Amino acid sequence: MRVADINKDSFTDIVIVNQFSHNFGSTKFRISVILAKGDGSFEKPISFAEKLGYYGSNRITDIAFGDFDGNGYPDLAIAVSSPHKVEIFLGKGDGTFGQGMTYNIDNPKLWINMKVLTGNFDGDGNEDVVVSDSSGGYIFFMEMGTEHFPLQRSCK
Ligand SMILES: [Ca+2]
Ligand SMILES: [Ca+2]
Ligand SMILES: [Ca+2]
Repeated sequence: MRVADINKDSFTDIVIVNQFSHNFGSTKFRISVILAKGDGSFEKPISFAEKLGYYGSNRITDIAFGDFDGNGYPDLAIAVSSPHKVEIFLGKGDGTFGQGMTYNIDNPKLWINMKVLTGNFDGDGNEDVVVSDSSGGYIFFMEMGTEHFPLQRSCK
């Protein structure tokens, strides 16, 4: 669960990402957005689900917000392990997100409990994504431009 002002109405909203089993051994993840009305109450959750992978393999380990396309609305980065990847969902501004974009991370040294954080680390104005794990050491720096996604670099 994370909070952000998804529709930029100045009220903080809630986003919940969870994972569930689907038939034939596959798993899906569901993203639910709960928009704040501003009086302490909330709208009905807006939910959508996407296929994640096969049961026992893909696992959501962390989520973070960043504005990757620079349109002012928060976007969602979801870290998934085994095989490692980051799923990016661009916020449309009305509480919903576009279709997920998958970026595979090809690094055998990146292990379980992946964490994802966002920030503009190189000062170019575009939000970047950093992925790390609990074993320490290896970090992936993924540069997110407004059109050019992403450049993967690893550093110690
Ligand atoms: Ca809001
Ligand atoms: Ca955005
Ligand atoms: Ca940047």
